[in-house]
Amino acid sequence: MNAPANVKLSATIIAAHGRHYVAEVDGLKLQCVTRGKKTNVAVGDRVTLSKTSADQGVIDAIAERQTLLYRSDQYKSKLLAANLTQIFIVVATEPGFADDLVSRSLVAAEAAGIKAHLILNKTDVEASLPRTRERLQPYAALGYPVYEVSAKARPEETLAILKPLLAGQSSILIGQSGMGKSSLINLLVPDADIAVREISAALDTGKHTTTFTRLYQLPELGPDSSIIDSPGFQEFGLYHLSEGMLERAFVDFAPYLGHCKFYNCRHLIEPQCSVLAAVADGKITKMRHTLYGQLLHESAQTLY
Ligand SMILES: Nc1nc2c(ncn2[C@@H]2O[C@H](COP(=O)(O)OP(=O)(O)O)[C@@H](O)[C@H]2O)c(=O)[nH]1
Ligand SMILES: [Mg+2]
Ligand SMILES: [Zn+2]
Repeated sequence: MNAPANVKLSATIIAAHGRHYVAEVDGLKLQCVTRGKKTNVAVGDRVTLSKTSADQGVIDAIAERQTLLYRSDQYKSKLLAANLTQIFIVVATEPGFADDLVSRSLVAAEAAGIKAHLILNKTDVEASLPRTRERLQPYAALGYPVYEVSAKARPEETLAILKPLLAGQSSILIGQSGMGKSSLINLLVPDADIAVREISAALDTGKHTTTFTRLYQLPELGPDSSIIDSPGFQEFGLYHLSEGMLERAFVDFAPYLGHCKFYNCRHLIEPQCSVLAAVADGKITKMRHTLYGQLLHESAQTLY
């Protein structure tokens, strides 16, 4: 159990805050740092570490990642989570959600090769339910499943919907703050509060308990079941995606790619562009095409 110092252990990174990490091995939480100035560790990473004391370690190596979700601005990229098998974008009836963020999250998921779902929480707020459903219709039409839940008003029903989806999967809840991500986590992980206190003590973040991403194992749902709670974000930069990656990350473009007059068509103003024709026909929404143009513009702006 209590491995002596300098023993190498395989662990999972369950929380990250700046250059401080918490790794978990068989329920034991270790406060970790990287060697040198490296900050390329993500929650969900499987690492080899050297134990330096009873509750501390140094990360030696990161195992090869199955997937990596990240966002980026002009200057740098920010790793969100590693080894995810699926992403849940959480939206709510109130406060309203931003289509831009939902679409960007979907593009990030596609680019990372991770399947994406939407969760509509707070369906108990009936006044805004019809309008919210209408706003989600375009995403359902793209093939993204939308699950309706109410963490607060119908917790049992919510669990019955979510548990089968989470079994055997490495999942993350992402979305704007106030959508109910942490409320959903609290349903799934009854002692999440204790875990958060333990983790923030290990990270030494004091009161900033909501600003870090953290992973919870879901042993009740079988081995290899885990879920990550992430802080809400206002922006989801995708400056790191190349033009080729972008066109492929828009699932609605798929039927049209390869059918433009020019093989290197950027689908913006080119003549006989199959994508633009689909936009004109209403087969691709203007909103999605506008976002695509915006992301192409961003991808040309990176300074790293
Ligand atoms: N009416 C209603 N409120 C909810 C529901 N789920 C969460 N909330 C409330 O929404 C607020 C934000 O929830 P929280 O889980 O912190 O959202 P997060 O920022 O996405 O983690 C809190 O005041 C919750 O009590 C729900 O199903 N119905
Ligand atoms: Mg939260
Ligand atoms: Zn084109």
